[in-house]
Amino acid sequence: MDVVAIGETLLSLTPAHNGLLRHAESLKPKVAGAETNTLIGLCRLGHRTGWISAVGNDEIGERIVATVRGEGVDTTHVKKNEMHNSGIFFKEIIGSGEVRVQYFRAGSAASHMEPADLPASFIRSAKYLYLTGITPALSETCKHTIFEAIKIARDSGVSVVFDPNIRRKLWSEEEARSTLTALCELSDIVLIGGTEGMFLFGTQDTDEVAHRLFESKQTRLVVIKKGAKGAAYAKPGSEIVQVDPFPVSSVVDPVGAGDGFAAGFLSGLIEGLKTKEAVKRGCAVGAMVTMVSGDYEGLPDERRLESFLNRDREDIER
Ligand code: KDG
Repeated sequence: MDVVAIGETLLSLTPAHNGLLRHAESLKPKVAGAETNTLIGLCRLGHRTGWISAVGNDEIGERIVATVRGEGVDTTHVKKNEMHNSGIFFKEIIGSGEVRVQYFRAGSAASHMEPADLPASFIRSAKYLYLTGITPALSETCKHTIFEAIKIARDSGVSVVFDPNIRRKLWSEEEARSTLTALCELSDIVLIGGTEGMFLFGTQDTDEVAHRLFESKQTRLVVIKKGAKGAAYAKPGSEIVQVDPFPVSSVVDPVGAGDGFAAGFLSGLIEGLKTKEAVKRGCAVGAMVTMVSGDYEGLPDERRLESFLNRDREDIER
Protein backbone atom coordinates (compact mmCIF):
# COMPACT_ATOMS: atom_id res chain seq x y z
CA MET A 1 0.00 0.00 0.00
CA ASP A 2 1.12 3.53 -0.62
CA VAL A 3 -1.04 5.08 2.10
CA VAL A 4 -3.14 3.57 4.88
CA ALA A 5 -5.49 5.79 6.91
CA ILE A 6 -7.70 5.33 9.97
CA GLY A 7 -10.86 7.34 10.53
CA GLU A 8 -14.62 7.71 10.44
CA THR A 9 -16.59 8.32 7.27
CA LEU A 10 -20.16 9.50 7.52
CA LEU A 11 -23.28 10.04 5.52
CA SER A 12 -23.55 13.76 4.86
CA LEU A 13 -26.98 15.32 4.31
CA THR A 14 -26.90 18.67 2.57
CA PRO A 15 -29.84 20.87 1.52
CA ALA A 16 -30.25 20.65 -2.25
CA HIS A 17 -29.99 24.45 -2.41
CA ASN A 18 -27.70 26.75 -0.45
CA GLY A 19 -29.29 28.22 2.64
CA LEU A 20 -30.40 27.32 6.15
CA LEU A 21 -31.36 23.74 6.86
CA ARG A 22 -34.69 24.87 8.36
CA HIS A 23 -35.85 25.94 4.89
CA ALA A 24 -34.60 22.87 3.02
CA GLU A 25 -37.21 20.96 1.03
CA SER A 26 -34.88 18.14 0.10
CA LEU A 27 -31.53 16.84 1.24
CA LYS A 28 -28.76 15.33 -0.84
CA PRO A 29 -27.14 12.26 0.73
CA LYS A 30 -23.40 12.08 0.17
CA VAL A 31 -20.45 10.29 1.69
CA ALA A 32 -17.79 12.28 3.52
CA GLY A 33 -14.84 11.64 5.78
CA ALA A 34 -11.58 13.52 6.02
CA GLU A 35 -9.35 10.44 5.72
CA THR A 36 -11.30 8.76 2.94
CA ASN A 37 -11.45 12.06 1.04
CA THR A 38 -7.66 11.94 0.99
CA LEU A 39 -7.50 8.23 0.12
CA ILE A 40 -9.98 8.70 -2.74
CA GLY A 41 -7.91 11.60 -4.03
CA LEU A 42 -4.82 9.39 -3.99
CA CYS A 43 -6.64 6.57 -5.83
CA ARG A 44 -7.78 8.98 -8.53
CA LEU A 45 -4.14 9.96 -8.97
CA GLY A 46 -3.14 6.32 -9.42
CA HIS A 47 -2.01 5.23 -5.95
CA ARG A 48 -2.86 2.24 -3.76
CA THR A 49 -4.62 3.03 -0.52
CA GLY A 50 -6.30 1.24 2.37
CA TRP A 51 -8.78 2.36 5.01
CA ILE A 52 -9.16 1.12 8.60
CA SER A 53 -12.52 1.94 10.15
CA ALA A 54 -15.89 0.72 11.35
CA VAL A 55 -19.44 1.39 10.18
CA GLY A 56 -22.79 0.16 11.45
CA ASN A 57 -24.19 -3.02 9.97
CA ASP A 58 -26.88 -0.85 8.35
CA GLU A 59 -27.81 0.65 4.99
CA ILE A 60 -25.81 3.80 5.68
CA GLY A 61 -22.73 1.69 6.36
CA GLU A 62 -23.34 -0.21 3.12
CA ARG A 63 -23.50 3.03 1.19
CA ILE A 64 -20.36 4.43 2.83
CA VAL A 65 -18.27 1.32 2.19
CA ALA A 66 -19.59 0.84 -1.35
CA THR A 67 -18.74 4.44 -2.23
CA VAL A 68 -15.24 4.33 -0.80
CA ARG A 69 -14.51 0.88 -2.28
CA GLY A 70 -15.96 2.01 -5.61
CA GLU A 71 -13.32 4.73 -5.73
CA GLY A 72 -10.61 2.10 -5.44
CA VAL A 73 -9.75 2.19 -1.73
CA ASP A 74 -9.07 -1.20 -0.07
CA THR A 75 -11.85 -1.57 2.54
CA THR A 76 -10.90 -5.05 3.76
CA HIS A 77 -10.22 -3.65 7.24
CA VAL A 78 -13.50 -1.78 7.68
CA LYS A 79 -15.53 -3.63 10.31
CA LYS A 80 -19.30 -3.83 10.40
CA ASN A 81 -20.54 -3.24 13.93
CA GLU A 82 -23.79 -4.97 14.90
CA MET A 83 -24.35 -2.85 18.01
CA HIS A 84 -23.72 0.71 16.86
CA ASN A 85 -24.90 2.86 13.93
CA SER A 86 -22.96 4.60 11.21
CA GLY A 87 -22.46 8.31 11.83
CA ILE A 88 -24.26 11.05 9.93
CA PHE A 89 -24.03 14.82 9.73
CA PHE A 90 -25.88 17.73 8.20
CA LYS A 91 -23.89 20.25 6.22
CA GLU A 92 -25.32 23.67 5.39
CA ILE A 93 -23.74 25.93 2.83
CA ILE A 94 -25.26 29.23 3.79
CA GLY A 95 -23.51 31.75 1.60
CA SER A 96 -20.37 31.79 -0.45
CA GLY A 97 -17.81 30.06 1.74
CA GLU A 98 -19.92 29.89 4.94
CA VAL A 99 -20.41 26.29 6.01
CA ARG A 100 -21.97 24.85 9.17
CA VAL A 101 -22.08 21.23 10.25
CA GLN A 102 -24.14 19.39 12.82
CA TYR A 103 -22.89 15.93 13.74
CA PHE A 104 -24.91 12.89 14.83
CA ARG A 105 -21.94 10.62 15.46
CA ALA A 106 -21.63 10.29 19.26
CA GLY A 107 -21.46 6.58 20.07
CA SER A 108 -21.17 5.64 16.39
CA ALA A 109 -19.61 2.39 15.18
CA ALA A 110 -16.33 4.14 14.35
CA SER A 111 -16.18 5.82 17.75
CA HIS A 112 -15.94 2.30 19.23
CA MET A 113 -12.69 1.45 17.42
CA GLU A 114 -10.10 0.03 19.80
CA PRO A 115 -6.33 -0.59 19.65
CA ALA A 116 -6.98 -4.36 19.49
CA ASP A 117 -8.88 -3.81 16.20
CA LEU A 118 -5.77 -2.54 14.42
CA PRO A 119 -4.49 -4.79 11.61
CA ALA A 120 -0.80 -4.32 12.35
CA SER A 121 0.50 -6.02 9.20
CA PHE A 122 -1.74 -3.84 7.02
CA ILE A 123 -0.24 -0.72 8.63
CA ARG A 124 3.27 -2.15 8.23
CA SER A 125 2.61 -2.71 4.52
CA ALA A 126 2.22 1.04 3.90
CA LYS A 127 4.73 3.68 2.90
CA TYR A 128 2.72 6.31 4.79
CA LEU A 129 0.22 6.14 7.65
CA TYR A 130 -2.14 9.10 7.27
CA LEU A 131 -4.00 10.32 10.37
CA THR A 132 -6.10 13.34 11.27
CA GLY A 133 -7.02 14.93 14.57
CA ILE A 134 -10.68 14.00 14.04
CA THR A 135 -10.27 10.33 15.01
CA PRO A 136 -8.79 10.86 18.50
CA ALA A 137 -11.65 13.30 19.17
CA LEU A 138 -14.28 10.59 18.66
CA SER A 139 -13.72 8.71 21.95
CA GLU A 140 -11.08 7.61 24.45
CA THR A 141 -10.74 4.25 22.69
CA CYS A 142 -10.23 6.00 19.34
CA LYS A 143 -7.58 8.19 20.92
CA HIS A 144 -5.70 5.12 22.21
CA THR A 145 -6.13 3.49 18.80
CA ILE A 146 -4.40 6.38 17.07
CA PHE A 147 -1.46 6.38 19.51
CA GLU A 148 -1.13 2.60 19.07
CA ALA A 149 -1.23 2.91 15.27
CA ILE A 150 1.61 5.44 15.42
CA LYS A 151 3.61 3.04 17.57
CA ILE A 152 3.10 0.21 15.06
CA ALA A 153 4.10 2.50 12.18
CA ARG A 154 7.16 3.91 13.89
CA ASP A 155 8.41 0.47 14.98
CA SER A 156 8.46 -0.62 11.35
CA GLY A 157 9.68 2.53 9.62
CA VAL A 158 6.33 3.63 8.13
CA SER A 159 6.22 7.45 7.90
CA VAL A 160 3.42 9.06 9.87
CA VAL A 161 1.67 12.02 8.24
CA PHE A 162 -0.65 14.01 10.48
CA ASP A 163 -3.21 16.74 9.85
CA PRO A 164 -4.63 18.13 13.13
CA ASN A 165 -7.93 18.92 11.31
CA ILE A 166 -9.36 20.50 14.44
CA ARG A 167 -13.08 19.90 15.01
CA ARG A 168 -14.03 22.05 17.98
CA LYS A 169 -17.49 20.50 18.16
CA LEU A 170 -16.06 17.11 19.08
CA TRP A 171 -14.03 17.84 22.23
CA SER A 172 -12.92 20.43 24.74
CA GLU A 173 -10.30 23.02 23.88
CA GLU A 174 -7.84 21.72 26.49
CA GLU A 175 -8.13 18.10 25.44
CA ALA A 176 -7.85 18.99 21.77
CA ARG A 177 -4.75 21.09 22.36
CA SER A 178 -2.87 18.58 24.50
CA THR A 179 -3.72 15.54 22.36
CA LEU A 180 -3.09 17.19 19.01
CA THR A 181 0.21 18.67 20.14
CA ALA A 182 1.34 15.23 21.31
CA LEU A 183 0.29 13.66 18.00
CA CYS A 184 2.09 16.34 15.98
CA GLU A 185 5.24 15.63 17.98
CA LEU A 186 5.08 11.91 17.12
CA SER A 187 4.59 12.51 13.39
CA ASP A 188 7.21 12.64 10.65
CA ILE A 189 5.25 15.08 8.52
CA VAL A 190 2.69 17.58 9.83
CA LEU A 191 0.21 19.31 7.52
CA ILE A 192 -1.28 22.16 9.51
CA GLY A 193 -3.67 25.03 8.77
CA GLY A 194 -2.69 28.61 9.67
CA THR A 195 -5.48 28.98 12.26
CA GLU A 196 -4.61 25.55 13.66
CA GLY A 197 -1.07 26.79 14.33
CA MET A 198 -2.64 29.65 16.29
CA PHE A 199 -4.86 27.26 18.25
CA LEU A 200 -2.07 24.79 19.09
CA PHE A 201 0.93 27.06 19.53
CA GLY A 202 -0.56 30.54 20.01
CA THR A 203 1.06 31.95 16.87
CA GLN A 204 0.34 32.21 13.15
CA ASP A 205 4.00 32.86 12.47
CA THR A 206 5.13 30.10 10.12
CA ASP A 207 8.70 30.11 11.47
CA GLU A 208 7.56 29.76 15.04
CA VAL A 209 5.06 26.98 14.35
CA ALA A 210 7.73 25.04 12.46
CA HIS A 211 10.31 25.68 15.18
CA ARG A 212 7.92 24.38 17.87
CA LEU A 213 7.22 21.25 15.86
CA PHE A 214 10.89 20.53 15.17
CA GLU A 215 11.61 20.56 18.92
CA SER A 216 10.17 17.03 19.03
CA LYS A 217 13.03 15.76 16.81
CA GLN A 218 10.63 13.31 15.12
CA THR A 219 9.04 15.84 12.76
CA ARG A 220 11.13 16.38 9.63
CA LEU A 221 8.73 18.36 7.46
CA VAL A 222 6.05 20.91 8.35
CA VAL A 223 3.63 22.13 5.69
CA ILE A 224 1.44 25.09 6.57
CA LYS A 225 -1.76 25.32 4.53
CA LYS A 226 -2.91 28.89 4.01
CA GLY A 227 -6.03 28.34 1.91
CA ALA A 228 -6.39 30.99 -0.79
CA LYS A 229 -2.89 32.24 0.08
CA GLY A 230 -1.15 28.99 -0.91
CA ALA A 231 1.17 27.15 1.47
CA ALA A 232 4.60 27.22 3.08
CA TYR A 233 6.89 24.46 4.23
CA ALA A 234 9.95 24.03 6.38
CA LYS A 235 12.54 21.38 7.17
CA PRO A 236 14.73 21.44 10.29
CA GLY A 237 17.57 23.90 9.89
CA SER A 238 16.29 25.34 6.56
CA GLU A 239 14.50 28.53 5.59
CA ILE A 240 10.71 28.56 5.15
CA VAL A 241 9.69 28.17 1.49
CA GLN A 242 6.47 29.82 0.24
CA VAL A 243 4.35 28.19 -2.45
CA ASP A 244 1.89 30.24 -4.51
CA PRO A 245 -1.83 29.50 -4.51
CA PHE A 246 -3.92 28.45 -7.51
CA PRO A 247 -6.66 31.07 -7.66
CA VAL A 248 -10.15 29.81 -8.50
CA SER A 249 -12.87 31.92 -10.06
CA SER A 250 -15.61 30.84 -7.65
CA VAL A 251 -15.65 28.66 -4.56
CA VAL A 252 -18.69 26.37 -4.70
CA ASP A 253 -17.92 24.33 -1.55
CA PRO A 254 -14.72 24.82 0.47
CA VAL A 255 -15.11 21.65 2.57
CA GLY A 256 -12.56 18.95 1.79
CA ALA A 257 -9.93 21.31 0.38
CA GLY A 258 -7.45 20.37 3.12
CA ASP A 259 -8.00 16.66 2.45
CA GLY A 260 -7.48 17.32 -1.26
CA PHE A 261 -4.28 19.15 -0.38
CA ALA A 262 -3.08 16.08 1.52
CA ALA A 263 -3.93 13.84 -1.46
CA GLY A 264 -2.05 16.01 -3.94
CA PHE A 265 0.91 16.47 -1.63
CA LEU A 266 1.21 12.77 -0.73
CA SER A 267 0.88 11.74 -4.37
CA GLY A 268 3.84 13.98 -5.10
CA LEU A 269 5.92 12.41 -2.34
CA ILE A 270 5.05 8.88 -3.49
CA GLU A 271 6.10 9.77 -7.03
CA GLY A 272 9.41 11.18 -5.74
CA LEU A 273 8.73 14.84 -6.57
CA LYS A 274 10.78 17.52 -4.84
CA THR A 275 9.04 18.88 -1.72
CA LYS A 276 8.17 22.18 -3.41
CA GLU A 277 6.52 20.40 -6.35
CA ALA A 278 4.58 18.12 -4.00
CA VAL A 279 3.32 21.11 -2.00
CA LYS A 280 2.40 22.87 -5.25
CA ARG A 281 0.41 19.80 -6.29
CA GLY A 282 -1.32 19.87 -2.89
CA CYS A 283 -2.35 23.49 -3.50
CA ALA A 284 -3.69 22.61 -6.96
CA VAL A 285 -5.78 19.64 -5.78
CA GLY A 286 -7.09 21.63 -2.79
CA ALA A 287 -8.17 24.44 -5.13
CA MET A 288 -9.89 22.00 -7.49
CA VAL A 289 -11.94 20.48 -4.65
CA THR A 290 -13.47 23.88 -3.83
CA MET A 291 -14.92 24.26 -7.32
CA VAL A 292 -17.29 21.28 -7.00
CA SER A 293 -20.07 20.55 -4.48
CA GLY A 294 -19.30 17.70 -2.04
CA ASP A 295 -16.32 16.88 0.14
CA TYR A 296 -14.50 14.57 -2.30
CA GLU A 297 -16.31 14.85 -5.64
CA GLY A 298 -14.02 17.58 -7.01
CA LEU A 299 -10.86 15.50 -6.55
CA PRO A 300 -9.15 15.23 -9.93
CA ASP A 301 -7.78 12.26 -11.79
CA GLU A 302 -4.32 12.56 -13.34
CA ARG A 303 -5.61 14.06 -16.59
CA ARG A 304 -7.75 16.74 -14.97
CA LEU A 305 -4.93 17.64 -12.60
CA GLU A 306 -2.49 17.92 -15.47
CA SER A 307 -4.78 20.20 -17.44
CA PHE A 308 -5.48 22.33 -14.33
CA LEU A 309 -1.73 22.73 -13.73
CA ASN A 310 -1.28 23.78 -17.35
CA ARG A 311 -4.52 25.70 -17.67
CA ASP A 312 -2.97 28.86 -19.17
CA ARG A 313 -1.60 26.75 -22.00
CA GLU A 314 -4.90 24.84 -22.36
CA ASP A 315 -6.79 28.10 -22.90
CA ILE A 316 -4.59 28.86 -25.87
CA GLU A 317 -4.52 25.33 -27.29
CA ARG A 318 -8.23 24.56 -27.11
O1 KDG B 1 -12.43 17.39 5.96
C1 KDG B 1 -13.74 17.38 5.45
C2 KDG B 1 -14.53 16.68 6.50
O2 KDG B 1 -14.91 17.63 7.47
C3 KDG B 1 -15.72 15.95 6.07
O3 KDG B 1 -15.54 15.23 4.87
C4 KDG B 1 -16.41 15.13 7.11
O4 KDG B 1 -14.83 13.81 8.28
C5 KDG B 1 -15.61 14.72 8.30
C6 KDG B 1 -15.77 15.47 9.56
O5 KDG B 1 -15.43 14.89 10.59
O6 KDG B 1 -16.21 16.61 9.55
